[in-house]
Amino acid sequence: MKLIGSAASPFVRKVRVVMAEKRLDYQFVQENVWADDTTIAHSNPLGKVPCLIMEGSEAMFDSRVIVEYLDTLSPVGKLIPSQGRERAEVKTWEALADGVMDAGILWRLEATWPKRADGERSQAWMDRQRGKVLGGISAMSKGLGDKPFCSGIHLSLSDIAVGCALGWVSFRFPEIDWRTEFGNLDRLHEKLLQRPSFADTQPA
Ligand code: GSF
Repeated sequence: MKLIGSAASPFVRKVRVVMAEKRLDYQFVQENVWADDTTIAHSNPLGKVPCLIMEGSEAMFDSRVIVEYLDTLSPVGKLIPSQGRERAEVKTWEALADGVMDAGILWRLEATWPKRADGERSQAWMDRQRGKVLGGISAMSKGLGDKPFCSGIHLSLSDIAVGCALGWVSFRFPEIDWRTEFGNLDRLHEKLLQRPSFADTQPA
């Protein structure tokens, strides 16, 4: 399998962490989807990464679809419960983490995308997305409480998605000091960083 992505993308990191936790082999193909000469649309018509190229060269996207598929490939370390409330709970945690990343990306693009002129940037829009990032992190802290993991008693996709979102927020918005405000998220994040899957995929 080939994974097309970038080292900065939190969605790509989610897939890379899952690959590592599942002990799956893949080739990481780095692609800058913001470059004018990007060829990502040959694989993903939406022009986004992560995109997984399977044996037989079929393409799969987006990160939620990819991680769900990867979890079926090996019985090692099941990350998504197979049914019922437990499954819905994990998927909801993932939606929360992805939502924080989506809002953070929209905020950042509004502020920095070079093809938008300064007069075209909307502060109200940035504030709206910032509110989702901060509200999402606060909800993560509330949901985690004093439990060792976000859902269940083992590592799951919930923790992976939350860890990727938090790591990316620190990478792109170092001024958001979630570590001091939410000690429980800091503890979870530090625990995740002990795992090679997280340590080897820090955003760069
Ligand atoms: C989001 C992927 C995404 O926004 C998923 O895979 O889960 N729902 C999708 N990828 C960004 C890179 S990043 O900032 O993580 C991307 O490829 N953006 C390019 C664009 O044109 O929006």
